[in-house]
Amino acid sequence: MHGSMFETSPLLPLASRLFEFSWFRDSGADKQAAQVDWLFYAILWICVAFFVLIIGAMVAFVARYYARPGHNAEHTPHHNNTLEAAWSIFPGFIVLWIFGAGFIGYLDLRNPPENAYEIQVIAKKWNWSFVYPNGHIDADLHVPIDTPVKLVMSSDDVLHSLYIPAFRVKMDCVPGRYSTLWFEASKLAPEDDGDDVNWTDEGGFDLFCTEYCGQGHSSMMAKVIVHPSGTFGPWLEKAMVWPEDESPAARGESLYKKRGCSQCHSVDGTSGTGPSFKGTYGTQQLTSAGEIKIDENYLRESILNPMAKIRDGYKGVMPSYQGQLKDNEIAALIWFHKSLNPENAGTLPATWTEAGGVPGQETQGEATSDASTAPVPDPAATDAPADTDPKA
Ligand code: HEC
Ligand SMILES: [Cu+2]
Repeated sequence: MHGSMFETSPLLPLASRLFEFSWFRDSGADKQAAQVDWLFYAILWICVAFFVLIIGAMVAFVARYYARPGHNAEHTPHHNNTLEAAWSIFPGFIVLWIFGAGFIGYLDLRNPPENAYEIQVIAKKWNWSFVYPNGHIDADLHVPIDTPVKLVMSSDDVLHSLYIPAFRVKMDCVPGRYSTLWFEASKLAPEDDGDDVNWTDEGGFDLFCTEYCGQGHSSMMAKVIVHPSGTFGPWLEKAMVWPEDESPAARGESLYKKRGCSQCHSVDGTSGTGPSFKGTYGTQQLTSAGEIKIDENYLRESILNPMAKIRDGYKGVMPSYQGQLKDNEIAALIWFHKSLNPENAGTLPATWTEAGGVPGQETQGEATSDASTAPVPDPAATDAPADTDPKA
């Protein structure tokens, strides 16, 4: 189906030896990346060959025929049918081949295989949300290795564009419509590429927004984490179920960093695009709706409907997290906010159990069986059903 032309080309064994080296990083991280690189190098070397041929001939003719004393200009032929036909037809075939190879590669990139595992992507100023079939939402893109993955993408505000350089794929995210993209990771990501482009230090391939979308565009990044065979399903189930013995405030802090709140809210008292979270829990503040007390209700409302009450001195630019943060995540963020007021120190629950359990998570066993109703891709089973149609 996909990659057909490249796999069947008799030139491939020879060509791949010629093009074995690569100037690009992460070469071969994805099935199509190898094809894209191969065609890129083929076109590059065709250009190099013609460059040498044309410039070489020009230099040779200049050296041989330049005007100098004692040399008369020679008579030049006007016409040579054979030569003209040859230099038109032969390059014509090369150009047609480039078109054909590019077109087939394009069709491969545009047509995800039927059995692709589907992940929804929501782009928003200025972060990414990846929504898995079981409802888990992550700020990074986790995918199983050797499995075709289809991203169904949309935007909550302006035009964004999802770009994974290692996979050589890129597609716009458009408000009000779905666009798709697919890839099949064939390599685990490097541990931590050390380039500091992201706030996660987990390692993984870089994922960028590549359509200028405003002030925070350059920080609209995530990581692509490729899970080795057989570990993606367990990871996904675990991601859904929070351990009852973890600290709610610590979970909130990690969400604060991962879901992009840190871009606008500091925790050290300095005000950024938004007010600092430090020490304001329980205080009275002025907003567009008059004086309010910062409590759970206000925090929850501020996250889900930021325009309801706008703090004096700030602009209403915070995006709504409605549908993108679940109840347990909002609760964790509120615990984190609370923990930033020293007055609350010592009174906070150390674990979810002490806090009365993870909101929306009855018992761990039950939540696990819930989570496993969504199909988890298994690279071995090629006929896994592709479910969840977001357009339905
Ligand atoms: C693009 C910048 C931006 C991002 C990202 C952002 N906020 Fe905000 N936030 C603001 C601004 C500006 C305000 C003040 C205006 C208002 O109240 O809407 C604000 C207000 C708030 C308030 C009210 C705080 C107060 O002291 O009045 C809370 C709570 C809040 N944000 C939580 C969050 C959380 C949680 C996240 C991450 C999930 C987040 N914000 C992400 C810009 C942002
Ligand atoms: Cu963007």
